[in-house]
Amino acid sequence: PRSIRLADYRPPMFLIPRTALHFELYEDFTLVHATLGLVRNPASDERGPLRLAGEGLELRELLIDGEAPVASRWRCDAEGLELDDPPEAFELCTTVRIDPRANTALEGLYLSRGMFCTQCEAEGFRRISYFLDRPDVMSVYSVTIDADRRRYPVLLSNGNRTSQRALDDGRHRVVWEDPFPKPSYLFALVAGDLACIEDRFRTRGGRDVALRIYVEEKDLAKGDHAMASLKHAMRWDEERYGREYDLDVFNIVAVDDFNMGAMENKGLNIFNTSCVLACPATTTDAGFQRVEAIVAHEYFHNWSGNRVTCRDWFQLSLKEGFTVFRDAEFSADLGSRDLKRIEDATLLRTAQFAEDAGPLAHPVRPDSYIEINNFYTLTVYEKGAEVVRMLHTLLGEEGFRAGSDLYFERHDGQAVTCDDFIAAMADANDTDLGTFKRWYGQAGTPELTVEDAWDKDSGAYTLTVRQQTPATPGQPGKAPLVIPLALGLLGDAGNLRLTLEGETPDGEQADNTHRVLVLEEPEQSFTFTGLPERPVPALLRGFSAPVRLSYPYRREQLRTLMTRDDDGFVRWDAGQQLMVAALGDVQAARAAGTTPALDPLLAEACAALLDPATPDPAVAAAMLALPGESTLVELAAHAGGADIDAIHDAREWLRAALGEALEDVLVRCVRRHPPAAAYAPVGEQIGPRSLRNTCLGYLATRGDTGLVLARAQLAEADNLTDRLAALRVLAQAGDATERETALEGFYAAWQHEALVVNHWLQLQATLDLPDAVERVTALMEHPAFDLGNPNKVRSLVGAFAGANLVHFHRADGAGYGLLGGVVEALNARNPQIAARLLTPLTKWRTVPVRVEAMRAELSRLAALPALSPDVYEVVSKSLE
Ligand code: BAL
Ligand code: ZN
Repeated sequence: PRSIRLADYRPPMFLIPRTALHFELYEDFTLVHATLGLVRNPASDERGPLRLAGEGLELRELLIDGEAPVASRWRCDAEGLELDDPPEAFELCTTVRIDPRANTALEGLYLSRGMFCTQCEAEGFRRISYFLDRPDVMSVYSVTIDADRRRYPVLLSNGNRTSQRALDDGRHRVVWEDPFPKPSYLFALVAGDLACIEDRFRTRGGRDVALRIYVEEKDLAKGDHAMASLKHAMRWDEERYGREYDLDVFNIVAVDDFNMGAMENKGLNIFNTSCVLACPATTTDAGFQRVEAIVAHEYFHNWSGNRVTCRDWFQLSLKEGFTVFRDAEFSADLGSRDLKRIEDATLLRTAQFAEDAGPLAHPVRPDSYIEINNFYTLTVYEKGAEVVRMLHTLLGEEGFRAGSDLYFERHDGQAVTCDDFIAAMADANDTDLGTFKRWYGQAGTPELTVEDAWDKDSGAYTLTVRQQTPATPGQPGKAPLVIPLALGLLGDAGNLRLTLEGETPDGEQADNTHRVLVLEEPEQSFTFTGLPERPVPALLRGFSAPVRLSYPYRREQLRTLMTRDDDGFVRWDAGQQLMVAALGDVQAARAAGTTPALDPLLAEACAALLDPATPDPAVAAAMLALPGESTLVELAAHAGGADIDAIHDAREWLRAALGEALEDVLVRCVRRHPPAAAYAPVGEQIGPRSLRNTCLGYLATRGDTGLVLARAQLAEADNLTDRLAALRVLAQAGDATERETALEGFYAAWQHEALVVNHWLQLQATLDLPDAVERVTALMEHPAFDLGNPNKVRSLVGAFAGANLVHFHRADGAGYGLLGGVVEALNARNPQIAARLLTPLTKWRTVPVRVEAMRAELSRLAALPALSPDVYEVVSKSLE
């Protein structure tokens, strides 16, 4: 497989202003008739044959301006269709036969549970028809769909439905027209026997929009939350960004077999059932929040992605980074800003930092790829969103909004680049963002080292900040970045006023207790003057940049920040650092052969969080949660290499020690937060529920105390959040009989709800049991498991490899063999999922004692015949 490089980008030779598609859908095959109006692109000086992409298509007819071309003037191969000397403007008609039933890769047109649906991003459209399948070719589509009326009463595509009529032989025809030019990756089609819930939304400009969510009849009751979320998102985008919806209908369809979470096709979003269906019995609190966020994310793409799209796939973060930032702000506005920031920072620091430090590290705007599907990454999405957030921090809400208004105004209907986005932000604010743009081209997580100095006599406090970004594959040297470092200084009486050297204390900034320092040099010093005492620095407030920051905090200082800083992220982060320090104590004691002791400062801090006076139970729960094993492994890897067994042992020791030390307070806290009379996924309930279940997790280490509470909770719960929390305790801390009885009982009760079964698989995949590998292997034979369904694969195999670290890294290599076997089985069947599953195996450098075994499994995969480009790219790059 060959690499595609950004440096090789050339504008398309031809444009396709109009596309007419006619689908004849049958059970065992589909005919696609395409009529494309092509014109030479004035922006291209390229000459020679015209290549249209096409894969897995059986060409039945080819006409150029109504005539069959001479055989020697065109040719077809496995990747497309080539036409010699095309006219300057012409009509190309093709008819192809495709087999959606045999499409297990779930790209292009495929069948899922008897329903036809599509996934075209990034390059799925070429599996439907010959086309210039690249995002800078934008076309106005007219789509005609013919299908059996009884089996497929609902026929959907993008835009507005313009006609519908019966045909002979029990078939019917529906025509959809989308007036907005769009790239082929936004094309969508659905045909099935679906029910829908309906609502309406009136836009600020007065457009009356019909909203429909299509689901299987059995799931009709599970669409309300997504509908409410959609309406919230539509209103929010009007208020915060001035963006209105632009068609008369907005349709969402739920599909069970789906590679992604959801897809923003113009006017016809297609969703993985796991990201749209929600009800208390089948969805956790986190699930409800996820549905809300993803519905909003896909809706927001209507402007940041669809009206203004990407010129090429290297610019993917143009739409994804911006849209993730938009959905994060939406979630923060509707829920808890602090919690949302804590969740996002955790994801960044755990998984994105690991990606940025690993063999597959790449910039937010990559320079090259073999398979674009491998670049739907945390770096492009989450780090990309952080880059947009930093712009927001630097420009302020008003300046950022002016920039986004200019961006949408300038580029509506265009396919553009990250540079265009930055140019709009810079122009609207009359500023230069040239250096800031390095964030798009430079991979790796910047490291900030902070030192301070205190001059008691003058009351001057100096912070010296050094920045450095480590080398990443292909990028040995790095330039300094523009980094907004938000901070405050805490004194005995609270936040201190901040006056930087050279400023007048009674000037504009005099009353300011919060600052954003802008770093742009390898080393910079900032002196604050007129301070009454030596402060504790509250650094990186709001996680103001995606960086690692180190400052030698003493534990008492962390405790001060934990209780007293204004910023939720800093309070939480200080608690996490205190826990990391306590875990270090345990590991050190173990290594020295001594008995670990619980840090009394930490015990006291945790007890305070459990106090009835603690105002926000949701934040208390987040602060009480121990850093995850993946986070700890990432930290240890950064410090030289992780000993996964030691990390696991220390974490379990600390959990048990806190459980023992705080048992009474934990039990009282559980009793103080009984289940609500009737479940609702609202903040007032989610916080207390989360705190109660966090306590239960600690009490699981206390034998019967935890088991008795968990048994009662499992028996009485009216919602999945509480059921799963209790089931986890029984399955992990109960004896074998209790475990199997609870797991079997749960399955018997919920086996008909696919999304609940996914949780059941995931829970078992992440149990810390000696036979964890064997359990997962056995579950792959269970009737509930299906290798063809990405959700099942992710729930069982993905969760095992990604979240059950001690067992995935079992010394005999059985965990690696398990994962490798599944990747091998999926390589031909669904390469996109196969490649994505591999991620945990690519991190061999982080686990020094397992390097050989992990590399051996990767090498075995590398030697397999007929490796898909997806798997080849991940395997070969991670072995380099
Ligand atoms: N564009 C792929 C799915 C998403 O990020 O919205
Ligand atoms: Zn997206």
